[in-house]
Formats: sequence, C-alpha cells, structure tokens
Amino acid sequence: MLNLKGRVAAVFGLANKRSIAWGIAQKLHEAGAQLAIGYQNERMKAEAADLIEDLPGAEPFQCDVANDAEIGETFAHLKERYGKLDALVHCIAFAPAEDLKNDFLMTTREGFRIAHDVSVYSLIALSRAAAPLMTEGGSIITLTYYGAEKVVPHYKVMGVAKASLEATVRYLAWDLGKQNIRVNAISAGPIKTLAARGIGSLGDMLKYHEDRSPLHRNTEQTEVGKTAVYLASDLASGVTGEVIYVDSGYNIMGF
Ligand code: NAD
Ligand code: 0WE
Repeated sequence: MLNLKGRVAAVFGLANKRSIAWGIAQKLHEAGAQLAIGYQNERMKAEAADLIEDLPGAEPFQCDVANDAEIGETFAHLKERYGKLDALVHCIAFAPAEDLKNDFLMTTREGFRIAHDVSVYSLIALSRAAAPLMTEGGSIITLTYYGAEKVVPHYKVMGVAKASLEATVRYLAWDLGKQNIRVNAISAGPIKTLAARGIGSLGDMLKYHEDRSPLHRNTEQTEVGKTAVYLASDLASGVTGEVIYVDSGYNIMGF
C-alpha cells in the first residue's frame, strides 16, 4: 500500500457506509493520511460521526457546498486545525428528483441550475478555497460517471452536469498546474449508494455491467478508494486533467 503519512486530506460527501466517500476515506486512512471528512447537514451528522469514529484520528466537519459562507468557515477551520492540505476529494452530486423523473426535455431552469451548482460549481468553489492551503502542491479528485459522455437513460440533467464537471476538471488543472496542484476525475461504474437508490432499474444495470464488462463484476467503493490513493500520491505526479475509469473496464466496450 502507498504511504501517505504526513499528508492531510479533506473528503467531502459522506452520507453513510455505502458512500463512495467512505470507500475513499477508508483507503486514504489505511495509507496513513490524516483525514477530515465532510457531511452535508445536521441530519447526517450522527451517522457520519459514528462511521468516522472507526478511523482513529479522522475528524468530521459539516459543510453544505451550496453555501459560500459554510465553505469559507470550513476552510478557515481546516487551516487552523491542520495548517495545510495535500488532497481534496469531492464526492458530491445532486439534481432535484423531479428533474430526474420527467423527460430530459422537461428539465426545469431551476433543476438545471441546482444540478450544476451543487455538482459542478462546488468543485470550483472548494478548489479555490483549498488552493492557498496546498502549499506543498496537492491533488484534487472528483467523481464522475459515464453518463457524461454517452446517453444513459434516466441520468438526464446529471449527465449534462457531469460533462460540465469533466470540462471543469480540465480548466482547473490548467489554472492550478502552476501551483503543482493536480486535478483529476474518477469515473466509477454504477454502485448501490444512496445517490443511486432512485434508479428503478439499478439491479438490471448492475447485472448488465457484470455481464458486459471485461472484469465481469461490479465496482466496489474501495476500488475507487485505491485509485484515489494513487491520485493523491506521488506515483501520479505527472497526471492531471484526466478522467480515470474505475468501472471493471465497461467503458471500453463497443459491443
Ligand atoms: P452518496 O449519496 O453516498 O453521496 C453523495 C453525497 O453528496 C451525499 O453525502 C450528500 O450529502 C452529498 N451532497 C449533496 N448535496 C450536497 C450539498 N449541497 N452540500 C454537501 N454535500 C452534498 O452517493 P455516491 O454514489 O457515493 O456519490 C458520490 C459521488 O460519486 C457523486 O458525485 C456521484 O455522482 C458519483 N458517482 C456515483 C456512482 C454510483 O453509481 N453510485 C457512479 C459514478 C459516480
Ligand atoms: O451521480 C449519480 C446520481 C446522482 C444523483 C442522485 C439523486 C437521487 C435522489 C443526483 N441527484 C439525485 N437526486 C435525488 O433526489 N450516479 C452516478 C448514480 C446513478 O444515478 C443514475 C444512474 C447512476 C449510475 C440515474 C439513472 C441511471 C443511472
């Protein structure tokens, strides 16, 4: 396992033990990183705090990324508590249920705005706040999905938001490269998390991935975590602006 001792990482997007953020936090912790782990609101506090207790030394924080004041307070706290930041992990997406239910054609102005604000603009806002703390260079990691590049029925406005997220990764990589801060996305295969619960056909989708992907199995949160450890480490020192697939190879198939 890679050694991240002495590195400080902030992971945003913990809801429960199925969260990809949790798979990533566990692997960063195993590698020796000092962790701050963020949850969205009071409602998620108890469950998040309970999980985080299992990772000695890791600390919880609350941050709604739709709120600039909360982002400011979060990074003031991280600066005070750790003095620097080496890795920022963004595991956050949201679109209003209505806009995922109706035809894409019916996407509302407000639904489009919220999906892009929470799922994309938040990466820009968090990166801007994190960069001054990344005094020794750094690694920024976000999570994306194949629905950004090909039509995945039902993914709708989230697919458009993920396309924007992937472009955002490239533009941030250009801006932050001069500070030796790398910015990359991990494109994960479908995983049964809270964010995937709304999909009626998730079971079929997981089965299809198992049948069709080169590895003939589904993706696990901790496999995403292992790639995050690599991206946070010096082994990835030359890698920025990329989308790396952790999807059992599903995306390479043409038929
Ligand atoms: P999850 O529900 O466990 O995580 C999503 C998180 O986003 C939750 O913790 C939620 O609280 C947080 N969030 C939403 N709005 C927020 C806000 N305003 N402020 C702060 N936090 C907010 O589900 P997940 O599947 O682990 O999702 C994490 C990321 O992985 C998302 O970007 C998702 O698009 C991506 N992803 C998921 C899959 C999958 O199949 N599960 C596949 C590829 C990519
Ligand atoms: O990014 C996602 C899901 C993100 C998401 C989920 C919800 C459900 C509840 C964003 N907003 C909301 N809003 C809600 O009210 N994934 C990659 C998981 C996912 O979602 C799909 C998928 C996959 C995979 C939707 C349709 C098809 C496939």
